[in-house]
Amino acid sequence: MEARFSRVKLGFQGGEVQLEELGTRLDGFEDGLDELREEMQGTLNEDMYAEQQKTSSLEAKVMEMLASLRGQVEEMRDDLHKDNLGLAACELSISHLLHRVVYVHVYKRIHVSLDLAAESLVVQLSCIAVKKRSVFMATTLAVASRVESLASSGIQAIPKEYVRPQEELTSIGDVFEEEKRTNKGPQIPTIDLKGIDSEDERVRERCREELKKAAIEWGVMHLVNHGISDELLNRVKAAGKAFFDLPIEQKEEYANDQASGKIAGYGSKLANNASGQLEWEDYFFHLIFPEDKRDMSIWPKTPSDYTEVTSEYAIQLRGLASKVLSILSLGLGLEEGRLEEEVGGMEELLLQLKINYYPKCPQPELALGVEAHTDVSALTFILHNMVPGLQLFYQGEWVTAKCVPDSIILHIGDTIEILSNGKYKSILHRGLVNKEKVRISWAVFCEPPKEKIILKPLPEVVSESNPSLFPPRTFSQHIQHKLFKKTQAALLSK
Ligand SMILES: O=C(O)CCC(=O)C(=O)O
Ligand SMILES: [Fe+2]
Repeated sequence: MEARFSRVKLGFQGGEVQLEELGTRLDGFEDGLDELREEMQGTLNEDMYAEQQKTSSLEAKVMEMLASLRGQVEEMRDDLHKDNLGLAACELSISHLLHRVVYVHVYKRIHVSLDLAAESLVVQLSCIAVKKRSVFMATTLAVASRVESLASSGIQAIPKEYVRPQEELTSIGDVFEEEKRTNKGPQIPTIDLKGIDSEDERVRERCREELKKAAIEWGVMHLVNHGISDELLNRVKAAGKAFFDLPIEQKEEYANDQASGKIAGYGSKLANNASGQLEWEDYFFHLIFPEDKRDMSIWPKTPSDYTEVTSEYAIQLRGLASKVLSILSLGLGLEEGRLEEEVGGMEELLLQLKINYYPKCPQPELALGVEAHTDVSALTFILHNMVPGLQLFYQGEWVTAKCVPDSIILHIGDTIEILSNGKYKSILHRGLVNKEKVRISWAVFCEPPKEKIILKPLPEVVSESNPSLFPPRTFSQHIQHKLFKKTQAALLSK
């Protein structure tokens, strides 16, 4: 069969629903979308009650369409697999200008997901009916709204998209209490890097051993005496905070557009699975190193020193990343520069900054700022504004990270876990929110290039008694694989 999966975008623009198709199409699918479009256009001017009725019939129609799709796709599965097609997502999106008002008016959300046994393919279609002055309807996977505006609207109860599933709620407590409780249980190690450039080899060796041990046992640590001045860290934090202190309208000028693949800029999480689950945060995301790969047009112009301090931080952090990678290489019995080279070196390793902005939350016991995940990066460096929130899943329990002044938190990400064949751990972590204080964190993800490098355990760390635990995948395939597993889990738990 000639058909290919393509990204299909259905947008709401200028009061008219438009269908835009990129790439070639899957047989029969377009008819379905045409019908859907007609339905939606018909719905645009209906009153709310009629719309609700229509929404149900639309849901049935989408279900039907997907059922027929499933048959077709199953036939094509082997082909798709051969061609190594990644995640194919059918996205129906709404223009980002509407994002910030959408969730407030959501009264019906329909999610339909088609999932297949083939690892390489996930099709999701989700519909959201929204009401905004005159009623309209949009079908979307990509509805985002600013959590900040939700938080400042004075609501006492958070929308259900932010409420975690029942099983997870039992583990979410008051973060300030949790931070105190941490005095008793296990604590994230603090690694003092003062000795790393010592003239005395024994001092250097001890320092390396400590970091290595923390990377093996925890995969996360507080770094102190890391060589980046407190003054610079404070300026980075002040600049990020000043950006988030701007009115939302001004930040919106930097809004990303995830539906069209433009992920850099100001954004909020989009539902990426059938449950429609959202996180209590807004963020600013952009590449900060290497310099020639930056897109300066999206960097905040306010405050005026944002570019200068963030660039300087990027350079210094890149140096620290090399240092850590060399310690981890030696810890595996490899040449000092080996991991650095494996993840792309100075030219290809990408540093992506994500400033996480977690507004105060009226029901913090029901929400998460960032849901439980492991970072896909090689390494992640995190700064925060001294408000607790980060939790690590260690030996079956959530451990709350203490706020260590002037430290940088270092995470080992999946990439290093894979290269080391699981010797260094990529730890599961999440972020709690609270009622009293805005929390901000600055995460810099050091990532290998998406397609150029095949990640798999290094031959030196694999043996008959220690066989490879990870199949070869590019970074991008690794991300898709995780997304697929997540989607499947969400579907299974329904
Ligand atoms: O806010 C934090 O401390 C953690 C954020 C995080 O885990 C992430 O952005 O990947
Ligand atoms: Fe993370």
